[in-house]
Amino acid sequence: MKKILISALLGFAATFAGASLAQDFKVGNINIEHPWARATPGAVKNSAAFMVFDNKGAADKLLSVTGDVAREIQIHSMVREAGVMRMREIKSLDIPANGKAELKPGGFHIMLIGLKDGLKDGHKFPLKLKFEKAGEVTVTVVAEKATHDHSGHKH
Ligand SMILES: [Cu+2]
Repeated sequence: MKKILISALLGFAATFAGASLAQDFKVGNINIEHPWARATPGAVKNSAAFMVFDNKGAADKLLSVTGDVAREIQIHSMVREAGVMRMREIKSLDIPANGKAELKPGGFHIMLIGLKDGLKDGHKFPLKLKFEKAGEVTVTVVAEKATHDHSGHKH
């Protein structure tokens, strides 16, 4: 009984730590909020990363994303084709002037193709983002279980 209680407490502590690991980053006029990626069950080959770009300046574009975590990294949009949602690679992501561009499940995302060993919950890895105007920045992405409620995050 005591053992069960302790492991439950540890589980809660780990979840809490995981939720607070997410960091925000800044380059030029762009704040990069809560970069996270979907943790995978086991050694799954593909996943996706998400974050919000909050732009305090003129319109900008995300041109590329690079990193060692996967064999190939692409910027994807979701489009509806004949009633089915499909992913499409896009050349760049528009970030409006004094506005936000949001990468989230079911919408724009950074596709991680060919993961070496899946993504464990809590695993952190760097991604280098290149913006047309703001320049380059490396952000730390935290793998999180998709069951986390991301809509509840406040920034
Ligand atoms: Cu995709």
